[in-house]
Amino acid sequence: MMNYRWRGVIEEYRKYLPVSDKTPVITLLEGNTPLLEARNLAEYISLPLRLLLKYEGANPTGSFKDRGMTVAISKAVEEGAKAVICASTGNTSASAAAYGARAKLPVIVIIPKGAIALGKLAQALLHNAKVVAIEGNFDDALRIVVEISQKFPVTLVNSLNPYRIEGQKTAAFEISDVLGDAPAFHALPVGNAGNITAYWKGYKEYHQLGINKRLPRMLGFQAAGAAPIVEGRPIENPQTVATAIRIGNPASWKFAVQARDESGGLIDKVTDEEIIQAYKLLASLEGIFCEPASAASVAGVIKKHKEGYFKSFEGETIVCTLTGHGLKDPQLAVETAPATFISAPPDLEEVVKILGL
Ligand code: AN7
Repeated sequence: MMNYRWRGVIEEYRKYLPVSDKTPVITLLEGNTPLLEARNLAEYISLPLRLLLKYEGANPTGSFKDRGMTVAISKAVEEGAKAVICASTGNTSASAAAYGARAKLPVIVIIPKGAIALGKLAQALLHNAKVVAIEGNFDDALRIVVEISQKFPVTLVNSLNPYRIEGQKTAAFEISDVLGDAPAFHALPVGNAGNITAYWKGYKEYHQLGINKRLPRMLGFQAAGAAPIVEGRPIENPQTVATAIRIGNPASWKFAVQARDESGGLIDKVTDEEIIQAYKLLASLEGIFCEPASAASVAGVIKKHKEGYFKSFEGETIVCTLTGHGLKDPQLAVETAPATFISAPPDLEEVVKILGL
């Protein structure tokens, strides 16, 4: 009988992380998320590559942010922090609130009012964070928390905090450990650009250590209405249905460009329509419920495939990160779902008749 138990990303990848025996490990046993083959979807879009999905919605708070947060919060406790603060489009705040609760650290989150999905707001509130909703966007919120962390004794846990990137790179390790090497391509959504930075760092480290033989091409996808890296300028009023990546001036901009250029990859944009289409395809063809921002990775692969980008890579492997769980934004799911429900009286005959059986 197998009695191996996953111990969370810090214990599993301790030797690659900036922790010591003195670091109190604050964990919710994040990581070890599914790497699923998406055969139906690959067939549906006639993609001649092996398409794999790294389903980060399976993390404890429902997003990839937990990988970075376990390290950031553990280090904050080690360094004697009195409180932590972040700006967020939702997932960072949910994760910070949960890990902060576990560490008995007060958590302050600043969010753009009316622009974060309901599930994420519910998490921050239930974990008892101090939530301030500003009448502005994420970029305004980030500017404010950076200043607060410089002027007051509160530790910033946005991805400007290098411990966040360190923790998040473990996703690249997990994928490599399962595949035995890096995939040929790695696609993911880009918002504040911390995750593409982290994956690239992880892949480079495994390559330098000789654990992986190759490096992947990094493919980042922004929402068309919030695509500062693609446009080459900050977007003052970013707009997209994928609220998680509604970011006009990413903190890790230059690292994202570096990941793109060093890997020989690309950063492109996908429209809200393309995002929603991918979101629905994942749900209906693969049984995977991710949030809209996550589907930007798959939408991007579909777009690049149509353009012939993968032509000479038949049989190669491409991994798409699905960054967050679909339950974060149930309202959008109900609004866009192909199915509706049918009302019926509590009567067998009537139900059978409606079902057309
Ligand atoms: C589901 O929570 O920025 O490029 O404040 O929640 O590393 O920012 C969330 C980002 C992709 C983009 N997918 O990742 C926040 C926040 C989901 C996300 C991204 C986010 P980054």
